[in-house]
Amino acid sequence: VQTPAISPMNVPELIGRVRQGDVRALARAVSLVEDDAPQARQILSACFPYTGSAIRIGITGAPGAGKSTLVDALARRYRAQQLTVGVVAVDPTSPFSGGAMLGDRIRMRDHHDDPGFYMRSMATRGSLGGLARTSADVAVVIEASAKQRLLLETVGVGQDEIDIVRLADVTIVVLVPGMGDDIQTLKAGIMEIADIFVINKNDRDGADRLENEIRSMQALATEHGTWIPPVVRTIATTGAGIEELEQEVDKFWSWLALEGRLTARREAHWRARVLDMVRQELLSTMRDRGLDDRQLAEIGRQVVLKQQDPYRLVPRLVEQLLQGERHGKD
Ligand SMILES: Nc1nc2c(ncn2[C@@H]2O[C@H](COP(=O)(O)OP(=O)(O)OP(=O)(O)O)[C@@H](O)[C@H]2O)c(=O)[nH]1
Ligand SMILES: [Mg+2]
Repeated sequence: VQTPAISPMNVPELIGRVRQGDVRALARAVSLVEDDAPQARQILSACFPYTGSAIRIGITGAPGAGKSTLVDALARRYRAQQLTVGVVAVDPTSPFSGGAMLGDRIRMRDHHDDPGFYMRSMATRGSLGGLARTSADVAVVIEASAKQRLLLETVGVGQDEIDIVRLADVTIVVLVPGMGDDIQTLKAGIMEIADIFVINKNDRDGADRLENEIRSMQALATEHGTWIPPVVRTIATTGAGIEELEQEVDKFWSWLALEGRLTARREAHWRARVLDMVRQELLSTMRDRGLDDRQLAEIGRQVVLKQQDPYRLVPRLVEQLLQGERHGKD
């Protein structure tokens, strides 16, 4: 049965269908946002009022740690309780991503006829806005389709990934036994944002040692106040430990609900997002006015030749932009 074509410009109708759980409409809306289509902003604005009640769970960790398998296992548990689930998986350009993409496709087939489940995989692309912004926007659209749990998967390497995880209310950091060196690499950015640690692949040797490492590291951490991130051991492929993980998520959620912690966390998130959106808006307006790559290259050349002083040039460019804006818009 074919759903009638949706006019790309008819955003209210599209969002109406998204809200009713029309999977095709949701896929369409997500694509328009992902592709930064002209109606993307209108779509996001229409979806925004319907966000805020889902629990956003970020899952991050080393490549191949079993994040996608965990996401799938958690999603199944939630679905078994009739909770609707959305997934945003950000696949890095890592050697693992090919396999992960294939895995995602198999999992999507499993959930195929389930209107209470929707998953979108996104690949790292050199888009101007950056992956963090795009995945944040995609999450808004998916959440607006009446999803109660939103799972965000990303590899825990690099600033972009940390920014993605900042969207989450609950952040799960996935580690695997025998990755002693990796823990050092991950430590810098990712370790301190963990609300819950998962030691996945607990069917392997070395879980005790890894847990000790986490515990000794935690002895220094105070940032989370009274919450000490628990360590949950799982075997994602068999589902072992997933129930406990789900319980820890609920416990953290209860803790977050107290003393305005959730609000504070979400406010911090929006503070960063709004700043990013302002930056983006200014940049794209400048680009619309002709500050393209060619002109930037020319400016670079002139600066090197000392024909331009960047410290004078940039304020002037911004000034011109703001004046143009005032004249242009009225
Ligand atoms: N032995 C064992 N294998 C696991 C476990 N969990 C996941 N795997 C396997 O590990 C491999 C990677 O799993 P994924 O879920 O794709 O890992 P990922 O972290 O999503 O990988 P990327 O997204 O590429 O970073 C797959 O072959 C899984 O079947 C586990 O608990 N034990
Ligand atoms: Mg994955």
